[in-house]
Amino acid sequence: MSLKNSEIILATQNKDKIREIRKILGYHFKIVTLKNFPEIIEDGKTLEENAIKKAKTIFKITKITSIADDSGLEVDFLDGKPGVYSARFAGKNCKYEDNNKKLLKLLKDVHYKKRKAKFTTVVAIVFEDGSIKTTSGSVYGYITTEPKGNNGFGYDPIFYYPKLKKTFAQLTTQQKNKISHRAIAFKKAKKLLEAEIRD
Ligand code: ITT
Repeated sequence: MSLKNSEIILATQNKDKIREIRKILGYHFKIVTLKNFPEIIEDGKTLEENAIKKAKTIFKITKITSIADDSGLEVDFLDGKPGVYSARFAGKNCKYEDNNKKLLKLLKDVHYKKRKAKFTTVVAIVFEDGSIKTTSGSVYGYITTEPKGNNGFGYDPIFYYPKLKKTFAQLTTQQKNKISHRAIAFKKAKKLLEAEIRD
């Protein structure tokens, strides 16, 4: 099967992630998503457990090579929180903005040096033969004292990346996709996919 004809399915409901992942993987694969996405309870203790659970669930339904992304933000001052609970940090069905507000409140008056944070993405792939592989990527920065920038999504407006002196939300998608946790993890995943799917 050639790369172009080989379908892969993204086991995510998050449209912002889909937008970034499509650009990172490029146009070599036929990337599809599922309209009637089942409810998947993300009850794993780690990003890896959740990523595998999502990819496996979608593979069971579709039998297409399934790829899931589980990501989280770990803040040093909060002993690694929100971590695996990043999506629902401010409660069930909360908005990105609610999470950011909660985080800024918890870090109120905390010194810059103690605001270190890490974004991590774990990608899980379930191949057509049912075998599973994972990759990961992390990026380090600081939590700002107020949101800045309108690009990206989630915690991007409050994640300051010192090397570029900008928050992730001040970067274009192209810039974010050069350095982000998701880009690192998916570039590794792309290599695995290419090796597995090529003629
Ligand atoms: P799926 O499970 O359907 O993939 P989700 O939004 O629930 O979508 P996660 O469980 O991986 O995804 O939750 C991660 C949360 O962390 C996400 O909702 C965002 O709030 C945040 N997040 C993930 N990637 C991010 C990024 O690149 N920049 C900023 N915030 C991000």
